[in-house]
Amino acid sequence: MSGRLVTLEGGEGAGKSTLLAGLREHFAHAGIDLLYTREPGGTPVGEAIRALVLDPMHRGIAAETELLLMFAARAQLVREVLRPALDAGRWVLCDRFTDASYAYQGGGRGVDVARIAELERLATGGLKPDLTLLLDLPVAHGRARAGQRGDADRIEAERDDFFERVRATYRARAEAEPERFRVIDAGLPPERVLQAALAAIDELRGRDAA
Ligand code: Z5A
Repeated sequence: MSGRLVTLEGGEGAGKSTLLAGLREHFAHAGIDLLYTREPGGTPVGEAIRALVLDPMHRGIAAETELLLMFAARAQLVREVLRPALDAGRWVLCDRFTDASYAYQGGGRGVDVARIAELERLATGGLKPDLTLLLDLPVAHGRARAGQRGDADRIEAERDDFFERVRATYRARAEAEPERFRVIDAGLPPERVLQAALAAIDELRGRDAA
Protein backbone atom coordinates (compact mmCIF):
# COMPACT_ATOMS: atom_id res chain seq x y z
CA MET A 1 0.00 0.00 0.00
CA SER A 2 1.18 3.50 -0.81
CA GLY A 3 2.31 5.71 2.06
CA ARG A 4 0.67 8.97 3.09
CA LEU A 5 1.75 12.54 2.65
CA VAL A 6 0.96 14.94 5.49
CA THR A 7 1.87 18.59 5.03
CA LEU A 8 2.20 21.48 7.48
CA GLU A 9 1.28 25.00 6.44
CA GLY A 10 0.84 28.37 8.08
CA GLY A 11 1.86 31.99 8.04
CA GLU A 12 4.75 33.64 9.75
CA GLY A 13 5.09 32.89 13.48
CA ALA A 14 2.31 30.28 13.35
CA GLY A 15 4.55 27.79 15.16
CA LYS A 16 5.30 25.13 12.53
CA SER A 17 8.80 24.47 13.87
CA THR A 18 7.47 24.12 17.41
CA LEU A 19 4.74 21.72 16.26
CA LEU A 20 7.18 19.70 14.18
CA ALA A 21 9.49 19.24 17.15
CA GLY A 22 6.51 17.99 19.19
CA LEU A 23 5.38 15.61 16.45
CA ARG A 24 8.89 14.22 15.98
CA GLU A 25 9.22 13.58 19.69
CA HIS A 26 5.79 11.97 19.90
CA PHE A 27 6.31 9.61 16.97
CA ALA A 28 9.87 8.71 17.97
CA HIS A 29 8.60 7.84 21.44
CA ALA A 30 5.79 5.75 19.97
CA GLY A 31 8.25 3.95 17.67
CA ILE A 32 6.36 5.13 14.57
CA ASP A 33 8.52 5.60 11.49
CA LEU A 34 7.93 8.86 9.62
CA LEU A 35 10.06 10.64 7.06
CA TYR A 36 10.45 14.36 7.71
CA THR A 37 11.30 16.82 5.00
CA ARG A 38 10.71 20.44 4.06
CA GLU A 39 10.10 22.95 1.31
CA PRO A 40 11.79 24.71 -0.24
CA GLY A 41 14.55 22.18 0.42
CA GLY A 42 14.73 18.53 1.41
CA THR A 43 17.31 17.58 -1.25
CA PRO A 44 20.82 18.96 -1.92
CA VAL A 45 19.52 20.91 -4.94
CA GLY A 46 16.42 22.04 -3.02
CA GLU A 47 18.46 23.27 -0.05
CA ALA A 48 20.70 25.26 -2.43
CA ILE A 49 17.58 26.81 -3.96
CA ARG A 50 16.25 27.58 -0.47
CA ALA A 51 19.43 29.45 0.47
CA LEU A 52 19.19 31.45 -2.75
CA VAL A 53 15.49 32.29 -2.66
CA LEU A 54 15.35 33.27 1.04
CA ASP A 55 18.59 35.29 1.04
CA PRO A 56 17.68 38.92 1.96
CA MET A 57 20.54 40.04 -0.32
CA HIS A 58 18.44 39.17 -3.40
CA ARG A 59 15.92 41.98 -3.06
CA GLY A 60 15.19 42.18 -6.78
CA ILE A 61 13.93 38.62 -7.39
CA ALA A 62 10.83 38.83 -9.64
CA ALA A 63 7.64 37.08 -8.49
CA GLU A 64 7.88 34.70 -11.47
CA THR A 65 11.50 33.84 -10.64
CA GLU A 66 10.53 33.15 -7.04
CA LEU A 67 7.66 30.93 -8.20
CA LEU A 68 9.87 28.95 -10.59
CA LEU A 69 12.52 28.44 -7.92
CA MET A 70 9.89 27.11 -5.46
CA PHE A 71 8.64 24.68 -8.12
CA ALA A 72 12.18 23.69 -9.17
CA ALA A 73 12.92 22.66 -5.59
CA ARG A 74 9.54 20.88 -5.45
CA ALA A 75 10.09 18.93 -8.69
CA GLN A 76 13.35 17.60 -7.27
CA LEU A 77 11.82 16.76 -3.87
CA VAL A 78 8.95 14.84 -5.46
CA ARG A 79 11.28 12.74 -7.62
CA GLU A 80 14.15 12.24 -5.19
CA VAL A 81 12.31 11.89 -1.87
CA LEU A 82 8.50 11.94 -1.83
CA ARG A 83 7.60 9.51 -4.62
CA PRO A 84 10.13 6.84 -3.64
CA ALA A 85 9.12 7.07 0.03
CA LEU A 86 5.38 6.96 -0.68
CA ASP A 87 5.80 4.12 -3.18
CA ALA A 88 7.67 2.21 -0.47
CA GLY A 89 4.65 2.67 1.81
CA ARG A 90 6.23 5.25 4.14
CA TRP A 91 4.44 8.14 5.77
CA VAL A 92 5.99 11.52 5.05
CA LEU A 93 5.58 14.75 7.01
CA CYS A 94 6.51 17.67 4.80
CA ASP A 95 6.96 21.20 6.19
CA ARG A 96 5.10 23.16 3.46
CA PHE A 97 4.18 21.96 -0.05
CA THR A 98 2.28 23.30 -3.06
CA ASP A 99 -0.35 25.15 -0.98
CA ALA A 100 2.47 27.52 0.05
CA SER A 101 3.01 28.54 -3.58
CA TYR A 102 -0.68 29.32 -3.98
CA ALA A 103 -0.64 31.29 -0.72
CA TYR A 104 2.66 33.20 -1.03
CA GLN A 105 3.24 33.55 -4.78
CA GLY A 106 -0.47 33.48 -5.74
CA GLY A 107 -2.07 35.35 -2.82
CA GLY A 108 0.94 37.31 -1.62
CA ARG A 109 2.55 38.26 -4.92
CA GLY A 110 -0.52 38.12 -7.13
CA VAL A 111 0.76 35.53 -9.64
CA ASP A 112 -2.05 34.09 -11.78
CA VAL A 113 -3.46 30.93 -10.20
CA ALA A 114 -3.75 29.19 -13.59
CA ARG A 115 0.03 29.57 -14.03
CA ILE A 116 0.61 28.01 -10.63
CA ALA A 117 -1.70 25.11 -11.49
CA GLU A 118 0.29 24.47 -14.71
CA LEU A 119 3.53 24.31 -12.77
CA GLU A 120 1.92 22.09 -10.16
CA ARG A 121 1.07 19.52 -12.85
CA LEU A 122 4.60 19.60 -14.22
CA ALA A 123 6.46 19.56 -10.90
CA THR A 124 4.33 17.19 -8.82
CA GLY A 125 2.70 15.03 -11.47
CA GLY A 126 -0.52 15.47 -9.51
CA LEU A 127 0.86 14.45 -6.12
CA LYS A 128 -1.44 15.93 -3.45
CA PRO A 129 -1.17 15.69 0.32
CA ASP A 130 -3.53 13.24 2.03
CA LEU A 131 -3.77 15.65 4.96
CA THR A 132 -2.78 19.29 5.36
CA LEU A 133 -2.52 20.82 8.80
CA LEU A 134 -3.01 24.57 8.52
CA LEU A 135 -1.82 26.54 11.53
CA ASP A 136 -3.96 29.64 11.43
CA LEU A 137 -3.16 32.81 13.35
CA PRO A 138 -3.98 36.52 12.93
CA VAL A 139 -1.10 38.22 11.10
CA ALA A 140 -0.24 40.69 13.85
CA HIS A 141 -0.02 37.91 16.42
CA GLY A 142 2.22 35.78 14.18
CA ARG A 143 4.48 38.68 13.29
CA ALA A 144 4.89 39.63 16.94
CA ARG A 145 6.00 36.07 17.68
CA ALA A 146 8.34 35.87 14.69
CA GLY A 147 9.76 39.32 15.47
CA GLN A 148 11.20 37.97 18.69
CA ARG A 149 13.25 35.55 16.58
CA GLY A 150 15.05 38.37 14.68
CA ASP A 151 17.00 37.74 11.40
CA ALA A 152 14.04 37.96 8.94
CA ASP A 153 14.59 36.17 5.62
CA ARG A 154 13.73 37.84 2.29
CA ILE A 155 10.04 36.84 2.34
CA GLU A 156 9.57 37.53 6.06
CA ALA A 157 10.64 41.10 5.35
CA GLU A 158 7.36 41.69 3.43
CA ARG A 159 4.65 44.04 4.76
CA ASP A 160 1.52 43.13 6.71
CA ASP A 161 -0.83 43.35 3.70
CA PHE A 162 1.25 40.67 1.93
CA PHE A 163 0.76 38.33 4.91
CA GLU A 164 -2.96 39.16 5.12
CA ARG A 165 -3.33 37.95 1.51
CA VAL A 166 -1.27 34.83 2.30
CA ARG A 167 -3.54 34.04 5.24
CA ALA A 168 -6.72 34.68 3.26
CA THR A 169 -5.52 32.37 0.46
CA TYR A 170 -4.68 29.56 2.88
CA ARG A 171 -8.08 29.89 4.54
CA ALA A 172 -9.90 29.92 1.21
CA ARG A 173 -8.06 26.77 0.12
CA ALA A 174 -8.95 25.07 3.39
CA GLU A 175 -12.58 26.01 2.94
CA ALA A 176 -12.57 24.67 -0.63
CA GLU A 177 -11.07 21.31 0.41
CA PRO A 178 -12.36 20.56 3.91
CA GLU A 179 -11.71 16.83 3.60
CA ARG A 180 -7.97 17.41 3.07
CA PHE A 181 -7.37 20.36 5.41
CA ARG A 182 -7.52 20.54 9.18
CA VAL A 183 -7.38 24.16 10.34
CA ILE A 184 -5.75 24.43 13.75
CA ASP A 185 -6.03 27.53 15.93
CA ALA A 186 -2.33 28.39 16.27
CA GLY A 187 -3.12 30.83 19.09
CA LEU A 188 -3.64 27.88 21.45
CA PRO A 189 -0.79 26.80 23.74
CA PRO A 190 1.79 24.54 22.02
CA GLU A 191 0.56 21.35 23.71
CA ARG A 192 -3.01 21.99 22.50
CA VAL A 193 -1.77 22.62 18.96
CA LEU A 194 0.16 19.34 19.14
CA GLN A 195 -2.94 17.49 20.40
CA ALA A 196 -5.04 18.82 17.53
CA ALA A 197 -2.40 17.82 14.98
CA LEU A 198 -2.06 14.33 16.47
CA ALA A 199 -5.84 13.88 16.45
CA ALA A 200 -5.97 14.69 12.72
CA ILE A 201 -3.07 12.34 11.92
CA ASP A 202 -4.61 9.58 14.04
CA GLU A 203 -7.88 10.00 12.16
CA LEU A 204 -6.06 9.41 8.87
CA ARG A 205 -4.20 6.41 10.31
CA GLY A 206 -7.53 5.07 11.57
CA ARG A 207 -9.08 5.40 8.12
CA ASP A 208 -6.20 3.37 6.65
CA ALA A 209 -6.54 0.68 9.27
CA ALA A 210 -10.32 0.35 8.73
N1 Z5A B 1 7.60 29.70 0.67
C1 Z5A B 1 6.99 30.29 -0.44
O1 Z5A B 1 6.93 31.52 -0.54
N2 Z5A B 1 6.48 29.49 -1.41
C2 Z5A B 1 6.56 28.13 -1.35
O2 Z5A B 1 6.08 27.44 -2.27
C3 Z5A B 1 7.17 27.55 -0.20
C4 Z5A B 1 7.68 28.36 0.79
C5 Z5A B 1 7.26 26.06 -0.08
C6 Z5A B 1 10.31 29.55 4.36
O3 Z5A B 1 9.37 28.77 4.97
C7 Z5A B 1 9.66 30.58 3.48
O4 Z5A B 1 9.37 30.04 2.20
C8 Z5A B 1 8.36 31.10 4.01
C9 Z5A B 1 7.32 30.79 2.93
C10 Z5A B 1 8.16 30.58 1.71
N3 Z5A B 1 8.50 32.52 4.14
N4 Z5A B 1 7.95 33.24 4.96
N5 Z5A B 1 7.50 33.95 5.65
P1 Z5A B 1 9.61 28.08 6.37
O5 Z5A B 1 8.42 27.24 6.60
O6 Z5A B 1 10.93 27.40 6.37
O7 Z5A B 1 9.75 29.29 7.43
P2 Z5A B 1 8.76 29.92 8.44
O8 Z5A B 1 7.51 30.35 7.77
O9 Z5A B 1 9.53 30.98 9.12
O10 Z5A B 1 8.35 28.73 9.44
P3 Z5A B 1 8.98 28.29 10.83
O11 Z5A B 1 10.47 28.36 10.82
O12 Z5A B 1 8.39 26.99 11.18
O13 Z5A B 1 8.48 29.41 11.81
P4 Z5A B 1 7.19 29.52 12.68
O14 Z5A B 1 5.99 29.00 12.05
O15 Z5A B 1 7.18 30.96 13.01
O16 Z5A B 1 7.47 28.58 13.95
P5 Z5A B 1 8.21 28.68 15.34
O17 Z5A B 1 9.64 29.10 15.13
O18 Z5A B 1 7.91 27.40 15.96
O19 Z5A B 1 7.37 29.80 16.17
C11 Z5A B 1 7.69 31.16 16.18
C12 Z5A B 1 7.73 31.68 17.64
O20 Z5A B 1 6.47 31.48 18.26
C13 Z5A B 1 8.76 30.98 18.53
O21 Z5A B 1 9.31 31.91 19.41
C14 Z5A B 1 7.92 29.95 19.30
O22 Z5A B 1 8.47 29.65 20.55
C15 Z5A B 1 6.60 30.68 19.43
N6 Z5A B 1 5.45 29.75 19.42
C16 Z5A B 1 5.27 28.69 18.61
N7 Z5A B 1 4.09 28.09 18.86
C17 Z5A B 1 3.51 28.79 19.87
C18 Z5A B 1 2.28 28.67 20.56
N8 Z5A B 1 1.39 27.70 20.27
N9 Z5A B 1 2.00 29.58 21.51
C19 Z5A B 1 2.88 30.57 21.82
N10 Z5A B 1 4.07 30.73 21.19
C20 Z5A B 1 4.39 29.86 20.22
